Amino acid sequence: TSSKAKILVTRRLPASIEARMATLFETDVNEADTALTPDDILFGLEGKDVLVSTITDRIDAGLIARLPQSVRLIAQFGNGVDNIDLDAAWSAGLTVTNTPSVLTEDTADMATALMLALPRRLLEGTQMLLQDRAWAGWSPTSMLGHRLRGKALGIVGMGRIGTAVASRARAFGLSIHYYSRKRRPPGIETPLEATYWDDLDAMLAAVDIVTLHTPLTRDTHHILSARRLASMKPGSHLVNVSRPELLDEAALIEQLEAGHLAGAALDVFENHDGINPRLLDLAQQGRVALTAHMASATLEARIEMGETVIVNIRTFMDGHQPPHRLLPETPVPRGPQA
Ligand code: 8YV
Repeated sequence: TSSKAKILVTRRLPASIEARMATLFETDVNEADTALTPDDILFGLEGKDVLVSTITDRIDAGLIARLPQSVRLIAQFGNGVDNIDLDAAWSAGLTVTNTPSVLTEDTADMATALMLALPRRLLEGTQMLLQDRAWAGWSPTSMLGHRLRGKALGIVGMGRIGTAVASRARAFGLSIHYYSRKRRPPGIETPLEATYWDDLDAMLAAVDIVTLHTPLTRDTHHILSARRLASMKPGSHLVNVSRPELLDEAALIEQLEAGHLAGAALDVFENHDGINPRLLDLAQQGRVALTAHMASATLEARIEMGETVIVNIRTFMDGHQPPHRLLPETPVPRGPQA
């Protein structure tokens, strides 16, 4: 017998993190690296103290009600926690932690890359060269895209990631507009000269590119509704590296097909295991850029996320407040509805 914390890790993590966990804790990792079913999670949690979860684990009220008594901490490997019913977890006396900050810069880099991809036709360029594995060569009018400098960027959610996107966008000469729950004081954290809008509809009608950086909550579910997508500026672009449920995907596809929106760059989809074929068609036409939920997918970020999970577990098991404990008064998602 040992006093080491007993943990269940639902997905494979970087080797160095798994190795550290194995020395620090009594660690059980789901070697299959496909999402566990709720029953598998419950079975795996027998006698465990901690659940190390990821976005692919749906931890709803039903699962929380059936958790073994021994489980007292849910340590999410990730920033977003919309897969967890936080109210149910808190009511059950559980502590929930996440891994913010360490993935901010990489996620902002990806949003910025996607912002450039469509107007500058990055993916089309590759596709064209691959077509016949031959190229007719340069001409003054070939592959013309559109200039980013001077355009208006609208950021929905000016938290850590939104702020990091804003500072990159400034370097590209975009004017910065943002909508968030509250106006941020200008300063080091929020770039100066960012225009705050308290009316999302008005901002959407005014900007050339919209990028989403808000957590998924009951309030932000389909924050880009069919009506709002229809009221975006004609010819504008949308970037989403956050959560698919922030927008009405079917309505987005309609606006793209109708030509109202010029393009969209998406890192997340409503249906991961069966991406809407109309989106794939739009991608083939160069109207949509698709990446595979990769915005925070750097080895560095994943290792730092793992280290953050470890710190959260160790401080909790030592009887202290974990540094990234989510509390009811913090403005965080309220998780999957029952
Ligand atoms: C991860 C993410 O892919 O942190 C998030 O919110 O979307 C990504 O970093 C995932 O959440 C890991 O659980």
